[in-house]
Amino acid sequence: MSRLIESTPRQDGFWMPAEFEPHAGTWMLWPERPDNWRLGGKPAQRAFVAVASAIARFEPVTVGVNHRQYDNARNLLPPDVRVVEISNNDSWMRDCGPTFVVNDRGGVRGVNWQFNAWGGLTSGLYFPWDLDDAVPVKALEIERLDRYDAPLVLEGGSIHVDGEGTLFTTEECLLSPSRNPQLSRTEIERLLGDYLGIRKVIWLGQGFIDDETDGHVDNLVCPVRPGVVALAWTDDTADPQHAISRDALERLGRATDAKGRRIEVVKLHIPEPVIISQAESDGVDAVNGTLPRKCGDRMAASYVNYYTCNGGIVVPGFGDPRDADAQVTLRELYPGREIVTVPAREILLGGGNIHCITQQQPMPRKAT
Ligand code: KQY
Repeated sequence: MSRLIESTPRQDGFWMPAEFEPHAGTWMLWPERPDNWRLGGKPAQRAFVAVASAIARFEPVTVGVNHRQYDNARNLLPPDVRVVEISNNDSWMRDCGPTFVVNDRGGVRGVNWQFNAWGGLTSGLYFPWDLDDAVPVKALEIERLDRYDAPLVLEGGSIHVDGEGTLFTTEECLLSPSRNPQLSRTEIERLLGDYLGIRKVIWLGQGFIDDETDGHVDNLVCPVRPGVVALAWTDDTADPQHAISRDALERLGRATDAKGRRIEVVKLHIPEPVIISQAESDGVDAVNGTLPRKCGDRMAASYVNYYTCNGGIVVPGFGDPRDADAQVTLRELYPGREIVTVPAREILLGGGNIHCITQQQPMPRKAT
């Protein structure tokens, strides 16, 4: 069974390892809601299958699925992907799933954050979100891993860590009034330290333009290895993303990490703006209280929303000439890993990308 632990990971010697460290596997959820995914989720389901299949070449993948979609998911996903029934409101495992922490004696536990659908009743993206909020408890029960309940509203996509004490986030998201209005910046930093073993928070300003998550960091910056990050970038000074990326570049240039290192920044140039078409908009059911998908709206298309797995990088493709540039840059950044591009427009249409639909479960550290 999975026990609830009343202390904190920091008190018990646990911390969040970086995504680029070895994984025991990857968790995902299955898309189906017709007010977020066009055409009843069918095109998105194919895209999720492509992502799960790409990751499964490198490590075990588990997909949680609502009971009514179980047979369909089992049928569409490859046999080496484990399919388990986990009720959910939508399919963003990065955001509603547990954050796994490790210690140096082979222990792995989960942190269960509070989830309010990216902003609760004031600016959240749907209601209700109770099933999403219960996903960590169920995933940890399946893995027989103990858990900590963190007193903080937080989505996994709003943080990135280097595994050596540094956390990257954005003020836009973590200080947003619809997450933890009762907490100051300092109190949030203390909770991140207590639950993730963090010693230094690097605050970026705004997240990616038109990102409906209030600017998750995982669309803007990704740690490649300690002391090196990839940054979503555009040379086009007329694009509002330019000022956001420039501000992030300047903040990173001024920062040092938890180990006192300067941070090297590698730019990943974004594609041309990706715009919702009339047909795509028409394919999504209109439901009050759910974010509409309007024709002409720009989507938050960024290559930085890639997923790092054992031996591989799974990167979104947008059918843009920049897809090939991103491949080249990532190949240079990750010499030991295969770069796999997966067409991701259908995931982007739902409001996120490959990183947002995945969650790594780290390999236990060998006891020292
Ligand atoms: O992390 C993400 N980008 C998820 C966004 C959720 C969108 C729900 N429509």
